[in-house]
Amino acid sequence: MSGHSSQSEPAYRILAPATLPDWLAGVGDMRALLGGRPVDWRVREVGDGNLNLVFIVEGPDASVCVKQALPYVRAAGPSWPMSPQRAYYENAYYRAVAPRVGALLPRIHHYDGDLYCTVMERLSPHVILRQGLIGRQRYPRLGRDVGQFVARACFFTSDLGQPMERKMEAMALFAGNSALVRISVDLIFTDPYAGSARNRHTSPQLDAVAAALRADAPLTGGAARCGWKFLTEAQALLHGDLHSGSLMVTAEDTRVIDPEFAFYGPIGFDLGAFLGNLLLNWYAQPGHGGGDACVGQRQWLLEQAAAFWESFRSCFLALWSETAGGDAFPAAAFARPADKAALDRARAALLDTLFADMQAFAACKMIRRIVGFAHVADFESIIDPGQRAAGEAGALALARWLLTAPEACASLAELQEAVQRFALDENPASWR
Ligand code: SR1
Ligand code: MG
Repeated sequence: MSGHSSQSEPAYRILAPATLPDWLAGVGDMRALLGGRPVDWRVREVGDGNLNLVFIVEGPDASVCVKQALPYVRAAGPSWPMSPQRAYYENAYYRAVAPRVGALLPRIHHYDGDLYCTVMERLSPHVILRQGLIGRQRYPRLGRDVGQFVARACFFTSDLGQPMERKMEAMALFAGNSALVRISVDLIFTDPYAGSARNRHTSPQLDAVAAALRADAPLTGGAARCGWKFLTEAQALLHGDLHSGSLMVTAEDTRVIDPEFAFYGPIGFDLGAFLGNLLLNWYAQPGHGGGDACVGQRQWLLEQAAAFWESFRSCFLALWSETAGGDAFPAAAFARPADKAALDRARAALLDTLFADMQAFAACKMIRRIVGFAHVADFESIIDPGQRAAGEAGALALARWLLTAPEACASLAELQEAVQRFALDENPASWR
């Protein structure tokens, strides 16, 4: 399946605020929706992610968001080429899971396969979750909504929620997104441990910690086992990059965006991405000011982590007992009353595995954001490098423990306790 019109991609061009209105005016009902004349539309490029252009287009009557995939990694420039075809897979993901997760996604108005460009609902007054968390905002629905999102998106695209023929068809389609899977393989599971010219860390404060991390064979083994799972366990269609920059929120609403890394993989990878990013923010909190506000926000973050896991667990189990749409654990094989206990045990065991996977992938995600190529604003916006490094060292210490202590935490309460245990002060002597 191809996401573009021809091999040479003659129609592709990079859009700019000056050229976008003319193009957009020819798209579907955009003129009617935005109102006024294209020349009067206000266009701003607002993208702050690593890969794409993002424009907000405001007309007199309405506004939309336009996202265009660049043919290179935006954060690196044209020296790191990358197929813009990721926009095709992003749209395929939206189409695949929208019927299952409803209002947790933005509304998609149009996809242009020549320009690799998506016109979608402008989410307002939503903010990127990462920015909200850095600003110590609280979102009461957050953990519950994201847990439900992962449960519903993953259940219905897995062998529990659909016949194997449909799953194989979808796997074949998303197997084409290998350029994006390559990024994850390299940046998450390889570079932090192998060393790479792309890596960076807070230096000199974290020099010794980063060197110790690369020399840590058990840690490298733990991360490599996660990489193996990532590549081989095609459990469900994943968002593939579910960090706090891929969520837009208000106190009343949660939306999941940016599924361009979509592929068939282990459910724990999406779970771990969200959990790991909550924990990164937890460790960054003192760098944004101490005192009661810091303590309270940290407490709230841990509560959201628990709400997230509990929401995922209960939603996934409820779907599994209500829906018999797939070929895994076939209802016909568990038809006798005596089989019910066996099925319940199998369900509990699978959820235990997902819980362990979530923690291990969260650890990988935390490590790559501190010593790899792509860092997070939670830490990057801490001006004082000593304070930043203290938070980063704590996050690395927790992550190392999660990847090297077998069955480190059996419950969310144990994880909450461990997160606090690994909080470090600003004395580098305590970081090893
Ligand atoms: C080269 S892209 C770097 C990172 O940005 C995206 O958000 C993904 O997390 C990717 O790994
Ligand atoms: Mg993204």
